[in-house]
Amino acid sequence: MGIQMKNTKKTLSSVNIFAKRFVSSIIAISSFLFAFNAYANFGLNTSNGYNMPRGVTEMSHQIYDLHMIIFYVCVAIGIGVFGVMGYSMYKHRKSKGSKAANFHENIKVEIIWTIIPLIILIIIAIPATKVLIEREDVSKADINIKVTGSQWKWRYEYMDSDAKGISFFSNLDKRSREQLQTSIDTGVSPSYENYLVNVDNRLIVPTGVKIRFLITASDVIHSWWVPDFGVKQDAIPGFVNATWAIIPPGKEGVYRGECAELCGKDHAYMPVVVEAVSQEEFTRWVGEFHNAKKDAQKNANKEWTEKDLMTAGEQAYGSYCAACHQATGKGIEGIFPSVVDSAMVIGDKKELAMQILNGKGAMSAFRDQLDDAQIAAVMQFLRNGFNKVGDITQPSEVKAWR
Ligand SMILES: [Cu+2]
Repeated sequence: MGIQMKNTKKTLSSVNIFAKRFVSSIIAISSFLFAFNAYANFGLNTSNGYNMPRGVTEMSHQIYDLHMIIFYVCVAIGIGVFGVMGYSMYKHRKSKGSKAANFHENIKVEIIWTIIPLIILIIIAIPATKVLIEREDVSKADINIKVTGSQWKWRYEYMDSDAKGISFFSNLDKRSREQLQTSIDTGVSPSYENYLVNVDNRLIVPTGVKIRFLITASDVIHSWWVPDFGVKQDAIPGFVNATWAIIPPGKEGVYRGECAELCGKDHAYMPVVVEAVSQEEFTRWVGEFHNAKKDAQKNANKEWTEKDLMTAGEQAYGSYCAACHQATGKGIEGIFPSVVDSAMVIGDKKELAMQILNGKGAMSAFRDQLDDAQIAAVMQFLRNGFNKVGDITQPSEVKAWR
């Protein structure tokens, strides 16, 4: 009996030591994580991989701060609840001879545990509502940009003053597309730094003004997401959703995002790239864009050489067609038809042009996306690169068919 007593005592004291060590290591690990988190996040605009990014706009900072306040409230509640639980279990453990109390329906306790969470919720709701109302206030915008999601690219249209009439599509860049194909063919991992996060045409926006983004879609639901702006808005066919951002002067740079709504086969391949530039730089870009458009119109009227058409056609095919018809031109059996030996491709020129202009079935219309020269070039590449028709298609012909 004496020996048994001694053993029990020994076991108890080792449990005690274990519990103390356990609790202190939990506290040590948590404080390290908090310190690390605080160190990694404050004053930085990028994500450390453990938390959401703080972003560059005033709004994204507010969202981040709100997120942190609520995170710490949750931590405090967690420590409180689990602390009381752990303490009670340890203090009133069975081995110490504690007997479980048998009571229920304590009005006082029930009122307390209803009132306290209610107060906490109200305290949280005040800053959350404030941020939410500000987030939704799309009034008094300086410039408007319409963003249309479609499988699997973005279209940007500028709606105001000098920039009015500027519109272009933004596709996954050619290099990513090529590396994707190589990695599928050979199993070699892509080494390109901006693999799958680069586009051919970036959205250019000025800093220091309120930009209203009018967001919609032309086929299925997409979502335009730029974490650094605190912007994530569903793009829904038939609806125009609005959101906004003010990028502070001095924060010029490249900001990246993704389509954040599962939208089909190439959902992962429709990145968003926004380049914020100063006001002067923006004005210069607008002028350049209009000039380039005039040049493109001139190009459509001139007579092209076969070689120039093929070169331009190969490039346009890589950017606009390869996502579905593949770099090989063979398509994907049962989904995307092959353009090699295709009756459609080698048949009547006008019919092929009409299909590219207007789309058909799953294929979208390229009327707004490609100019006459690009369509003629793609046709040249389809008919004489992948196939051997032996003819030439001039931009002026496409112009007449439009
Ligand atoms: Cu999408």
